[in-house]
Amino acid sequence: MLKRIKERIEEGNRFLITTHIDLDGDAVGSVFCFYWLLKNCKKDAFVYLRDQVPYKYRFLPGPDDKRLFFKELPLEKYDTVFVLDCGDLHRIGGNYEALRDNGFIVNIDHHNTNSGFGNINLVVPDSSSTAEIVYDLICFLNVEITQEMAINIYTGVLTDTGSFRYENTNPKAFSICAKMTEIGVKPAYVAQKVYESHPKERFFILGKVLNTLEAYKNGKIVIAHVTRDMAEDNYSLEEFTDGFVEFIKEMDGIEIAMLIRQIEDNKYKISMRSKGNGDVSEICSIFGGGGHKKAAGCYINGDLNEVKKKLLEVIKD
Ligand SMILES: [Mn+2]
Repeated sequence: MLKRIKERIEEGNRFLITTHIDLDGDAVGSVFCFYWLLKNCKKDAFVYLRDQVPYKYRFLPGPDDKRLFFKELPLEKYDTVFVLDCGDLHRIGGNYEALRDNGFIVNIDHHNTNSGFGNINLVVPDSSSTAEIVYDLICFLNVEITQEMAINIYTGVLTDTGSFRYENTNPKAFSICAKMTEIGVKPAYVAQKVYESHPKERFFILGKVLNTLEAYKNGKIVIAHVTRDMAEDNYSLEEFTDGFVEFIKEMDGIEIAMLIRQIEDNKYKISMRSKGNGDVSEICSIFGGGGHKKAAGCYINGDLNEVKKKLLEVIKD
C-alpha cells in the first residue's frame, strides 16, 4: 500500500489534501504535515477544510491563503486527492459529493469503522493517530522531516491520544513524539498552545455548565447541558465547549459522562464518554449517531426536558 501511494506521489504533480469536519488536532496536524511533505517533494499541493481551524491549532504551520480552501471544495482536477483521518466521505462535509470528480482518492486513516471509500485505502486501526501513519509514510518515502512536519506530527499524536491517556496510546506514539522533540519540537510550547490558550469566555460558560450537573445511578451517569443563551456569541459555543465532556469524565466513580449541547431551538447534540465497560456508541446508535466505544455522539430533537427524558429512558435499560 505504501508503495502504491509512493507511486501516486512520484507520478503526479497536482494534489489536494482534505479531512473531516469538526477539526481536531490529528486532522489539522496530519493535513498540514502532508502539505509540507508534498511541498518538499517539489509538488503542487492544496488543502481543503470545510471548517475554520480551531483557535488552539492556529499555531500549526500550514499552507498560505492561496493554497488553502474553506467551505466549498474547489471543482478542479488533481492527480490525487488525499483524504486523511476521515472514516467516511460524507464526514468531509460541504460539497463532498464533488470529490469523486476531483481525482483519484487515497484514503489514509486509523478509524476501525472506515468505509474504504478510496481508490487506495491505507487504514491502520492499530495506529494511535493518522499522524502516526503519515509519519510511517514519510519514513517509507525517505523524506527528511522538517520542523514544520515535526510539530504537526507531534500535535496529531499528542491530541489524539489525549496526551497519552487514552487506550490508543501505544509505544510508537511515545517514540514518534520523542523523535519529534529531537528534531526540535518543544513539548511545553505545544502544550501551552493546545491546552492553555483558551479565551476567557470558555471559563464563564464552564461555570454555567457545571451548575447544570445532574447525577444518576449513584453517580455512575452524569449529565450536563449547554444552551445557546449561556454564551453571548452562540456561533462559537461549539468551539468554546470543546473538551467539557472529557472534563466531567474526570469525576471519580463516573461510568458515562454526557454533555447535551443546544444546536438549534429544538435540536441538541449529545456527546458521550465512557470510562467503564459501557459502550456509548451503542447508546448513540439508538438515536442514529455513532462513534467509538469510549467516545460517541448523536443528535436528538425536542426541547431540553424531552431530550433528557429520551436519554434517561435508554439508560435505564
Ligand atoms: Mn485521528
